[in-house]
Amino acid sequence: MSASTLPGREVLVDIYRKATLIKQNDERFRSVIKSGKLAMVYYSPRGQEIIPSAMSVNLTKDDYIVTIYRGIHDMLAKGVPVRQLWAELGGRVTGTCKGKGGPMHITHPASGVMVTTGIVGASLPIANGLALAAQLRGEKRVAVAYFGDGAANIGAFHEALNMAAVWKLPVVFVCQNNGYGEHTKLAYSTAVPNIAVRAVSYQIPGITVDGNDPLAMYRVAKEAVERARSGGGPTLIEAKTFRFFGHVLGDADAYMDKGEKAAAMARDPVPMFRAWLIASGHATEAELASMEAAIDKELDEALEFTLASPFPDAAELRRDVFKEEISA
Ligand SMILES: Cc1ncc(C[n+]2csc(CCOP(=O)(O)OP(=O)(O)O)c2C)c(N)n1
Ligand SMILES: [Mg+2]
Repeated sequence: MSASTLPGREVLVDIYRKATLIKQNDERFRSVIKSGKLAMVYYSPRGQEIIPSAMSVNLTKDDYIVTIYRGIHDMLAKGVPVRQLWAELGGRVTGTCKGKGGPMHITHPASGVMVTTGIVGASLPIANGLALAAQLRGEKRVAVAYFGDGAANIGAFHEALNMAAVWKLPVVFVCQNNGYGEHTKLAYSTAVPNIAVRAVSYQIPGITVDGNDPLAMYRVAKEAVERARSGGGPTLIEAKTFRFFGHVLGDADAYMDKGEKAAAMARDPVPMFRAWLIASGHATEAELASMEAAIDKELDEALEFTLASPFPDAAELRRDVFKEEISA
C-alpha cells in the first residue's frame, strides 16, 4: 500500500466503511438469492469494492454518477439507502424506483445516482449530458461515469471522451478493468494492455492505477475530481481490479483462469485494507468489529423490510412511463 500524501483518519475509515458495506452486502445478497428468499439477476461486484469507495469520499451528495448492471458497489458507495436498494432489487414498491427499475435500472437522484444502464458503453455519454447541464447552469457538480473494460471497445466510449475533451466537461471516466468482459478475457478483445493510453487520442489525462490500493485510488480520484470541479475538464481513470466471480450469479466461470483467480482472492482488498488500518494505528480492531456488526444488523433490517413490502400494483405498469401519467 503506497503511503505518500495520506488522507486523514476519518477519510481512511470512511473508505473502509464503504468497502466493507459493499463486501458484506454482496455476501448477504448471494446467500439470500441462493436460499430462494429473493429472486433476481445479480452481477457481483466482489473484488471491486475499493474503486467506488475511494472515488466517493471525494464526491459530494450533489455530484452525479452513472453506473452499469455491475454497479451495486458504486451505488452503495455514493450513499443509496441500503433498505431502498434491497427493496428495489426485490421488486418492491418501497424500492428506489417503486420496484419497477429492478437490478438493471436503479436510479436514486437524491444520492446522485442518475441512471443504471445495461447497455455496455452507455454510461459515458449520459454522464457527459449531466456534466454539460451542470456546466451550463454554472453549478460546481461533477459527473462520474463508471464502466467496464469491455465498454472501452464500444464506439460510445470514444465519442464521449472526444466530446468531453472538446467541451472541457466536468466529468471523470472510471473504467473498472476487472480483466473480463462477460466471458472474454481482456487480451482476446483489446489491442492495448492499458486502456488509459487511449486518453492520448483525446488529449486528456489518462491514468492507470491499482484500483485495489485504497491510497493510490484515493489520490488519483481526488486529482481527477478536483480537475473536473475547477474547470480543468475530463480525466480517464483505468482502475485495475479483479472480478471474484463469474459474469452473473450462476455462471460457473469455467473460462476464468483458476490460478489467477486464487491469487486475486488471496489479495482480497477489503481484509488487506482492514489489516493495514489496524497495523498503521488508524483504527482499532474493536472499532472495526463494531462497525461490521452494525452493517450486519442494517442488512438484517433491509431483508426484513424488503420481504414485508408489497410488489407494485398492476395499475403501476404504465405510471411513470407516459408524460401525462407522471406522478408527483
Ligand atoms: C451494447 C451492448 N453490447 C453487448 C452487451 C452484452 N453484454 C452485457 S455485459 C457485457 C460485458 C461487458 O464487460 P465489461 O464492460 O468489462 O463490464 P463487467 O461486466 O466486467 O463489469 C456484454 C458484452 C450489452 N449489454 N450491450
Ligand atoms: Mg470487465
